[in-house]
Amino acid sequence: MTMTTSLDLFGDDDTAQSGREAIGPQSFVLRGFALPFAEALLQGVDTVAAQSPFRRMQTPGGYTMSVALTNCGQWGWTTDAHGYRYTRIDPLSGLPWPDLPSAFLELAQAAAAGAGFPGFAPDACLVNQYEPGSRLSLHQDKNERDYGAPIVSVSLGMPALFLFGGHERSDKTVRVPLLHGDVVVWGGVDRLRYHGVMPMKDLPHPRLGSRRINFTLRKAGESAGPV
Ligand code: MD3
Ligand code: FE
Repeated sequence: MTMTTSLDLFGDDDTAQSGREAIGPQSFVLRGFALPFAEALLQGVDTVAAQSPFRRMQTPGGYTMSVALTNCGQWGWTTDAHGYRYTRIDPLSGLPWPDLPSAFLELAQAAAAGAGFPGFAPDACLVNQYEPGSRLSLHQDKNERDYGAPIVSVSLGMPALFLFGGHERSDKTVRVPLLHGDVVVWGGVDRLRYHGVMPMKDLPHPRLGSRRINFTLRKAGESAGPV
């Protein structure tokens, strides 16, 4: 805790000034930041899923993920019996991943800049679809080549309890509710923190029903030049 003064009514974070909630030194929740763009974003999700459908992938350990996923942008994250990696081609369609919808890019750049990461140039976007019971166990996002870039996450539909840990799997976690329209930006010293999503309760959303969509914009490829 920092010193409390008579004006420090909101504790350590800067929520009162900026509308962003700090969950780590370089991690911020921007509550409702995506709300004005929700319809355009959901339209983008539908366009992406029409070309590269949501599918449940196999982990190298032989499990089937409870979360269904797809991708858009230059690079897409995949997992199968051989491991986790980014590819340019969707293994299901045999075609390049769909284009990144412009609404995704514009929102991500605005959110990143607002959280102290100007000039964010994502080249990958992982789109997750959760149903009641879906969960994401504690993991680090470390398949990207460039840890210097932040990640921007957008939540739509059913509420989730996000688990935010430390740099060791065994570190204590805090639970952060993520609601329809919330955006999370994290980078810098928080880029490799463990995180996950608690098993989803069935709390249907008026627009999306018993479904949660989360998409994360990342810089997965090289900073410059052909790969
Ligand atoms: C990571 N997705 O796709 S994103 C993933 O809600 C993933 O679908 C989750 O983890 C989801 O890899 C969570 C939100 C998030 C927020 C803060 C973080 C991930 C974070 C802080 C540090 C590291
Ligand atoms: Fe992750």
